[in-house]
Amino acid sequence: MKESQPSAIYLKDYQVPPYLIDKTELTFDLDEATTVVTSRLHMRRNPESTQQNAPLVLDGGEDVKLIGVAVGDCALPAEAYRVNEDKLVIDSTPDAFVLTCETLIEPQNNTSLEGLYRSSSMFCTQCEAEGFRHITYYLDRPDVMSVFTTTIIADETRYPVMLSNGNEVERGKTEEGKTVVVWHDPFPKPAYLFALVAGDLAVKEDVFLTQSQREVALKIFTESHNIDKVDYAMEALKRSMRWDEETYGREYDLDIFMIVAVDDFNMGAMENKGLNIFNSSCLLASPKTTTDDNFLRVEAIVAHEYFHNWSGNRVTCRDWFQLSLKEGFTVFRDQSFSADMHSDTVKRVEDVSFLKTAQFAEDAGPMAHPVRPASFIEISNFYTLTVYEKGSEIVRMIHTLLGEEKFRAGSDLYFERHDGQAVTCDDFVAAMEDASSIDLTQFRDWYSQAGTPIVTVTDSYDESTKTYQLTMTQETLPTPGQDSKVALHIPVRMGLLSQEGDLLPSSLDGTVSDEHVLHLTDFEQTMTFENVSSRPVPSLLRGFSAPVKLRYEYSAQDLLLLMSSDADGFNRWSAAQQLAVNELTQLINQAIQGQALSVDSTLVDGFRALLNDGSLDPAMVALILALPSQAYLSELANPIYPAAIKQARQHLKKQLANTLSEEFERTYHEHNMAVDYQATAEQIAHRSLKNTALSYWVETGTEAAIAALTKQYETADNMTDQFSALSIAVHGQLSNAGDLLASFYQQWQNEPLVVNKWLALSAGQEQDNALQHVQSLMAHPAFDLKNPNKVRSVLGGFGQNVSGFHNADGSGYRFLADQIILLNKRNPQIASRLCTPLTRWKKLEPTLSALMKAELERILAEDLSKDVYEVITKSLN
Ligand code: B3K
Ligand code: ZN
Repeated sequence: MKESQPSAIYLKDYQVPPYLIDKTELTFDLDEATTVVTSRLHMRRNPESTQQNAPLVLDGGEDVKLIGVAVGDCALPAEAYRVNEDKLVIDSTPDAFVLTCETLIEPQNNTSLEGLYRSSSMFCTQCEAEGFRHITYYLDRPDVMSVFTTTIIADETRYPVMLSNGNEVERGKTEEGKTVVVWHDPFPKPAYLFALVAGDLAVKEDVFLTQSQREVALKIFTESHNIDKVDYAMEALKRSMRWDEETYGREYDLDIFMIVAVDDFNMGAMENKGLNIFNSSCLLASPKTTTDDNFLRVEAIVAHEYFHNWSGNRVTCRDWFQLSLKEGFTVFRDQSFSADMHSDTVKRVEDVSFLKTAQFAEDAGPMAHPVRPASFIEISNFYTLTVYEKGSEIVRMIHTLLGEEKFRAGSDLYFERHDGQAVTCDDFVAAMEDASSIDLTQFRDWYSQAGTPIVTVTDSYDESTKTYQLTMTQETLPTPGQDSKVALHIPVRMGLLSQEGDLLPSSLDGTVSDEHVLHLTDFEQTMTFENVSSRPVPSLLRGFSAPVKLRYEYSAQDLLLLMSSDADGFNRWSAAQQLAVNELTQLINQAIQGQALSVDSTLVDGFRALLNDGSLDPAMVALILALPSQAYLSELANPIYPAAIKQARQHLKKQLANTLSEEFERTYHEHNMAVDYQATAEQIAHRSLKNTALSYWVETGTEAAIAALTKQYETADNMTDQFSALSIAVHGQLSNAGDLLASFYQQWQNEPLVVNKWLALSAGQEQDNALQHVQSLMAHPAFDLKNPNKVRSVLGGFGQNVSGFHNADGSGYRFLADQIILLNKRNPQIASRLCTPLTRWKKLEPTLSALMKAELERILAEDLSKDVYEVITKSLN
């Protein structure tokens, strides 16, 4: 452990910056050995600051070497400034001046992938949140917005493409024959949106005509061998641009929009102004190498980064505590876009499943934090499911409370009022409030209160008066640093069904309707519905109108009724999911107690009806048939017995397969269509149901099923069908799984993104020697510790491997801890993300829990990065 440990910073301590930077002029002399960065910052004291005598303190990094600094034309003597750890401090400055700094950096040795670094043979950057300070000294905070001009000097033979934000304004040569390119971005921006790329890249070009008839040049750059895989992203970009004009009235502002794909990237993509940089796994797509899920992911991420141009870039965050201002809103926007491009209900089910599995777990664990955190040690740790996904749910609730029209008026006002500013979550809510005249005072607490509310509902029906009463309570359990909780404003969208499954209109506060939005604002509240003609079954929280855990004692019959008849597609899925959870919970308890597992007939009957109803959307049928995941069941369990959950799921799947084998076989054939591959909602739906049916059918072990799987694997002309067949063989532990895995690698060894899928599947393969197997994967030529995608594939896949990761002797936990220690210094962000499975130790059954805790303690004894230190200490508290 270090002598002094990292400390937290607090939202309550926010102060405006003492200095501003009106213009930023950067020159990069790029070279394989050292890169020289010269900055000319046009600075002045901030008239709004109360610290008019404050010294100038610029952020830097230990990896930035200062060569010289000048104020105006005068080089500063050594005694006029000092470098304290990672800050450059100048005690006295004029009120307005140009500060020149010359610094040296070594991008080729930058393994953290933050700041300027090398990926393959190119130079690229990642500056959000605090990467810019690893390039040069700066006021690296989002409320310092500046107009950037960037000069790039490099050898044109190796770096024919040299890009930065904005428009290319000049091109020339130095005396030594190097090429000089100058970019100018007219829109003031914080340093986190700065980007630079230089490399030997191929380009795909297109044009978009905006609603005001301006032509925007669209360019996607990749290494030349990948340029045939960008057509889908280009089309997705044009759809996103059109959608943002039509839905939010937002037009693109520059004359050029560029995207560059890089292989080594810590996350999915980055919205740098006019120059998005993407992890190649989130941009490249072709039917032969990309699955349906990955196609949809590419579309969603292209849209997300594009939408940031307004929600994030034109209007940005005042400080990093406000991160959800841009992320929550932009996730909401990309979710709505994908819903509009495909199916609303399918998209909602997928998003909610993810939220309930992963965000709810985060919100119940040691890293739980509000959507607007009150403090952090390392901001990189707060790019979380809470900030993104729960943040999006908050915006969705505002949409529900205001309705479509007022929400649009609110977003118009927000963009108009704050264009060019760095603002807060409160500013966003205030714009929504001002445009709609709807009071959101209590609603604001969603931003500051952590934890998932539990909403418990009970009801009663009075036959004689035809009244129906719902009593709702809310409770949010304590989270770290927040012992007592307030009552939140929770919108509950709901309707009533008759016992026959018909819509049952009712009157609430004088409004007669099939559907109502209830406002739960107290800890306990009773709502009375009048004119309810018969005893109803309530359909509660339609469309998942609030991110809460809903508790209502539905009978199995109620759930079957909702599953077959509810007007709300989301709740039909939700009822089926609840039925499966109830069934699995029983089986898990039987497994824990060592009893024989016995399956009830309700779910089987429900699934049979579903498989026999040809009128349903195949995508929804597939979603309903997918049993709740190991991860979701773990989130619900306390304590977690991983092996019992696995056993229960396998048992239920086999029982369903054997009982409904004919239905699954027929469904497989019905949806196995010979069509030319397209990533359309319709085709995706058929493939998804076909492959789900296959995953059940092979559980019967019949020759016909295995033959169908093998044939599909061998003859598939698209990655979805080929990879589905392979995954089913691996997860179904078929005897040919090993051979198929080997042949798959043989076929795809030259396609890194496909190899990553193979790595993840191989690492997740349940087998006796799972750990040795994963160790051998890390020694495989296809593995590379420097590449985050490969690390995520292998270690992420291993985390899903119950027999390997949760091995009773603790060896799986020890192995993961070793990898975290290895990556801690090299790439702190990735190391910190890998800690997530270990943060769940308190919820595990006692023996495993103790083994996991011991590994956290072993990690803590190391000299840790801020990133890992924060997660480990909070987990052990
Ligand atoms: N804004 C980036 C995420 C940056 C993460 C920095 N550690 C991508 C996005 O959310 O669009
Ligand atoms: Zn984002």
